[in-house]
Amino acid sequence: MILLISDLHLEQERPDITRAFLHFLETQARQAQALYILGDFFEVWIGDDAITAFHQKIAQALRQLSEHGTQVFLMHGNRDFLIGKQFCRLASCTLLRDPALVDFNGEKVLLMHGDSLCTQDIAYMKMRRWLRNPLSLFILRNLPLSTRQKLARKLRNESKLQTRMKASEIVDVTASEVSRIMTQYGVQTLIHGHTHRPATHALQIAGQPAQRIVLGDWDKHGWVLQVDADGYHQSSFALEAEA
Ligand code: LP5
Repeated sequence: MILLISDLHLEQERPDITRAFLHFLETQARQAQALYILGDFFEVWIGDDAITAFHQKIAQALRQLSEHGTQVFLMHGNRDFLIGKQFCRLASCTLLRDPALVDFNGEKVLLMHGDSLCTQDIAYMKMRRWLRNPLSLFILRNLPLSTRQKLARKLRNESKLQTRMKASEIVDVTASEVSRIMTQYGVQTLIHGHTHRPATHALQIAGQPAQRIVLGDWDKHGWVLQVDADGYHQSSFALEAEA
């Protein structure tokens, strides 16, 4: 059995999500052969040199899971694309490329964070191209920590303002891009997060039935997709409120 989650946006300020996640690691995740985390695992990640006790606690919990026998795979999201080798070593997890082609029960499946599918969001796509090119990444990683903290805060605030003003279809995936990438990789199943719109969409790709499974974000509920011999099943559970 394989489990997939995304968009937990873990941060010290949300102990309810952290608690639910740690409980998930100690229970359901232990039954899985692999756990895939498809991006935006952390609310924001400004570099492996900014690892705090909070991050170490999360890394340690992931390490314990893999020592227990569940392989852990992690993909970057738009909030935590600066996660690097140091965190992955601490957490004993494997960093996946976006997109990643995997084999689930003999089916070729494409995994993505999902932000790159939102091609109608022109302002975001421009920013993404800039932030993710190797030269920018080199510059960002070498900026002083305090500068990165300030820039990340600015970027978050600007993003919050701008996303509120964007039309709902702009911040969703573009159908033609989904179709293009599924055709390119020859898959009938695409799994991604990012949009916070959990659902399974039935599609036709190259004349064949296909599906796009969108993982939910962890906020008031947690969302887990289970893949087993019976297929794909996403379930949610309510997060316990603060005591
Ligand atoms: O995150 P989410 O899902 O709410 O919104 C995304 C897009 N926004 C982002 C930005 C993130 O929220 C914040 C990223 C923090 C990264 C930290 C690491 C970098 C550290 C080093 C600092 C440089 O990804 C949002 C999409 C939305 O998804 C839906 O797809 O719409 O995109 C935007 O809102 C982008 C705006 O449209 C354009 C912003 C221009 C910003 C310009 C000035 C900021 C000054 C900072 C200079 C670097």
